[in-house]
Amino acid sequence: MKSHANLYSALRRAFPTDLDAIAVETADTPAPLAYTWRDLERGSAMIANLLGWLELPPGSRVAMHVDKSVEALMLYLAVLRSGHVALPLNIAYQSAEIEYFVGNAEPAVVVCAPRHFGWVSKIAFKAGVAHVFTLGDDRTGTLLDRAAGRSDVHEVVPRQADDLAAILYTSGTTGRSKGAMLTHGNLGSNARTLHEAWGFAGREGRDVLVHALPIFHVHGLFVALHAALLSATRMVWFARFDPRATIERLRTATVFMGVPTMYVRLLAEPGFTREACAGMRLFVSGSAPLLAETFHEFRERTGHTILERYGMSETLMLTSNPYRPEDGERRAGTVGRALPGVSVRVVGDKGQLLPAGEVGGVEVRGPNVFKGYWRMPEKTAEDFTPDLWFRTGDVGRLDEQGVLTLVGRSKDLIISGGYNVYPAEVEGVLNELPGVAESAVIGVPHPDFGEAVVAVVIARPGATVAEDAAVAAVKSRIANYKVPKRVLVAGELPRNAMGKVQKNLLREQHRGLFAS
Ligand code: MLC
Repeated sequence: MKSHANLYSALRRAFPTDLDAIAVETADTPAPLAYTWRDLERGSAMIANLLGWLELPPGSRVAMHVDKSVEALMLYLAVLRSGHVALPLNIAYQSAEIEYFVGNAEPAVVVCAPRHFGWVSKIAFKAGVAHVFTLGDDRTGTLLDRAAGRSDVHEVVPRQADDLAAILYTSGTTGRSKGAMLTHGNLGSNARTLHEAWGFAGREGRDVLVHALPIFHVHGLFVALHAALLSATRMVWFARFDPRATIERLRTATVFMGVPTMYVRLLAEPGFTREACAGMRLFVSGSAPLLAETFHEFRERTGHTILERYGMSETLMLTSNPYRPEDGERRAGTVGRALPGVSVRVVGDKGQLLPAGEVGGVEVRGPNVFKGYWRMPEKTAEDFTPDLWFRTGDVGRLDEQGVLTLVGRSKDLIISGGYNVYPAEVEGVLNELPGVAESAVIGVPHPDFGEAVVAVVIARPGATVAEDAAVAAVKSRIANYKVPKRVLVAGELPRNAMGKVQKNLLREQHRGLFAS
């Protein structure tokens, strides 16, 4: 049955019998709003019918550069059910970033925030995009205006498991982002796996998820959202993470998913107590390493043990600490065992399988692993082994029980507050600034973001570089989370005999920069 591979059909089947039950309630709109399951079905149907009316070729990309809202969620569902490909884009992206994504993905439709229409539409039309709509976070915009006249009944477009459902851009080592192609099969299998592994199965309609993550990345869009939709879980919907308001909503919730920065910020609140979390059954952390001290402090304060899991855009979720006590304990600093259906191995420099306890490259395989990078066959070939295991770029070791500990990354990645930042991209922007001869971007420990982006720059002869001006200039060119928290001017960069910048020395030199 072809239509059954469309992820929307699977999600829709899981809606409760009572479609008038609340599916989503907003927590930080000017007035609280409640959306029923019927609203999600009808709203996404109307947007899907609008997309259908545009007569786009099947598999067209629909770029979504919008603020978080329930209507943005409906847009995502509409793209799925209409058989097109969702292209979620971080709302913090600036024009050069959007220009690249639009040029590379060639979407047929771009939906943007009303306040960005001027510059986004210019980029889109120049790139040949036929349709640009706006969608505000206050139920305004041309997308909803145009969808309002459409039928609220829509037949889900049949898709095969291997058909694309979404493209998620991930930054590349060279600075060029790559579009990870995820299929309906990838998303569906991972959603079902988490549904079972994290105890959603059998609790249909009884969970309440506090959803405070952005919905343009894997964690908020696929992990949290799909888990909720597949189990008729009511969501409390925050457009922005606010620790105090979150704590209030946790009192009547059962599940929370966040990045370590969110846990650090919750713990900074005196009101975050055992009593505030009394009804909770699960706290999940991912997207960045959770410090052991956060793990332990959280347990002491709340009586709950955070479940840390590991995944990435290309593979969705790979490993997880155990949910059920009978499957073992959750261990700080580890990311648990491979999820059912997923295989994880650790290999040495020559690709040889390493025994338990030895550190090497982490490779993975499973129905969750993406189809490849959009229009980058060489890059795709490079990242898969001949026997089709995906090279994650992470470095780790497996113990005798198959529990994975990540110890580093072979790629030059910085993870700041759960967002990935590649130094090459930031260096590229810095090197373009007048007065900058060269730059080196590193990640250093940061009490809030885990790691913070820091730049060391060398001025051109006779020129001076002012930190504030450099930060401001970078800010106008790339997303805010990539902007260095500090730009330090130095006389020279440490280099090895080959002339390569020794970033380890820079990291060592500046590791105390944000000491709390
Ligand atoms: C915001 N800023 C950041 C930042 N987020 N800087 C560095 N790193 C970040 N992550 C900037 C802001 O622009 C602002 O700059 C300043 O830092 C302070 O902002 P803030 O108000 O304190 O930040 P806030 O808006 O509260 O955001 C923090 C956050 C957010 C943690 C809530 O970063 C966030 O939602 N992170 C989650 C990321 C995520 O979903 N990752 C999943 C990826 S999927 P200025 O100059 O404007 O003041 C993935 C796969 C997997 O990795 O396995 O999950």
